[in-house]
Amino acid sequence: MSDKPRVLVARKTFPDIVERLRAHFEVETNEGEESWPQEELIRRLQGKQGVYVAGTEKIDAPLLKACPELKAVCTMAVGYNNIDVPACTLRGVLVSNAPDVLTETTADFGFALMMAAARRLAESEHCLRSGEWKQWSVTMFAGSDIHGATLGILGMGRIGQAIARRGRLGFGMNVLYHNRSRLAPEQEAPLAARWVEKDELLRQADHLVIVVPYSPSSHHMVGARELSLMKPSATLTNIARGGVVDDAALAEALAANRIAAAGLDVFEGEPAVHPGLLAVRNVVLTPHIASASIPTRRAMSNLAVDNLIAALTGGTPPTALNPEVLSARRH
Ligand code: 8YV
Repeated sequence: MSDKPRVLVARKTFPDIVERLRAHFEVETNEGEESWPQEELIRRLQGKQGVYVAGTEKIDAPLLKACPELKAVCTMAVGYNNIDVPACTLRGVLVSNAPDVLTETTADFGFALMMAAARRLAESEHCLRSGEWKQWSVTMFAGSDIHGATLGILGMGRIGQAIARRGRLGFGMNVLYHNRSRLAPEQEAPLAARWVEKDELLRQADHLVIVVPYSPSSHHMVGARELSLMKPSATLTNIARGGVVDDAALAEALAANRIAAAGLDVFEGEPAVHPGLLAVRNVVLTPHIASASIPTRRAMSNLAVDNLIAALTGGTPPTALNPEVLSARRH
C-alpha cells in the first residue's frame, strides 16, 4: 500500500473532480447514488485522514471517536448543520464548507419557486396533465403578482441578498428583511431594503422567502403562530433547511387556505415529506435541488476538493470553518 494519505469520497461526484484527489491521495469513492448508513460510513472511514461529504452525512462526536485518524471533513454544501464543528475542533479535525459558489444559482431557484407558488404553476400543470382542464375561465388559477409586491426575506445572508437583488432590480419589489444583524446602510441602499422585526415581516410580506441556516435557535422559527400572522394571500418559500419551518403546521395552514401557497425545496426529515404537504395542491415541492445546476454543483465539488487537498498537504484551505485547528497543528 502507498504511503499517500487516504481519503473517502462519501457521495458520488464528477469523475474528473475525483481525479484531482487521486493526484495526492489514495481515494475510495461511493459509486452509488445513495448515502451510506452511519455504520458503513464509520467502517469505510477507518484508516482515512480526510472525507468529502455533502449535507447528507452526519459527522458527530461518536463518529469522530470511532475514526481517530480523521484530520479533515470537507463538505460540498454551504450549510453544515450535519457536522458538529465544535466536536471536530476539539479533536483537531479541520472542517470546511462551500460558500459563495452556489449563491446566485440558489437565489435563482428560490425566486423560481416563489414565482411558481404565487402563479400556481405546479397546481395548474397537474390539472392540465390529469385531464381536469375542461374550459378556460377568468379566475382559473388566478394567483398573486410578483412585480411591485412586498418581498419578505427571513435570513439576509449572501443568498438572501441575492434574492433581494432579483426582487428589487428585476421586479420592482419592496424589500423587507429580518436578520439577527442589520446590513450596513450601503448594502441596504441599492436594494431599498428595510430591516423589520420578525412578526412585522410576517404581517407585511406578500411573498416570504426563508433563507436562514438551521440551528437549534432557528428550529421551527416559522410555526403555527407565525403562519397565523401572515396575509391569507401570502406565499411562503423555504430553501433553507427542513426544521426551520414546522411542516405539520404549514400543511394545516395550506389546507385551510390560511396562506395562499408555498414553495418548498427542503423538509423536516427529508427525503420523507410530511403527508399533509403531499395532500394539498397549493404547494410546489422539489427535492432539495436549489443549488443543482451543473456548473454550480461542479464548483461546489471543486471547492470541497480544494479544501481537502490543502488541509492534508500543509496548505491553507480556502473556506475553513475552524482554521484554528491548522494553526494548532503547526505549533
Ligand atoms: C446542497 C445545500 O446541495 O449547500 C447547501 O447547504 O443545502 C445544498 O446546496 C446539499 O446540502 C448537498 O447535500
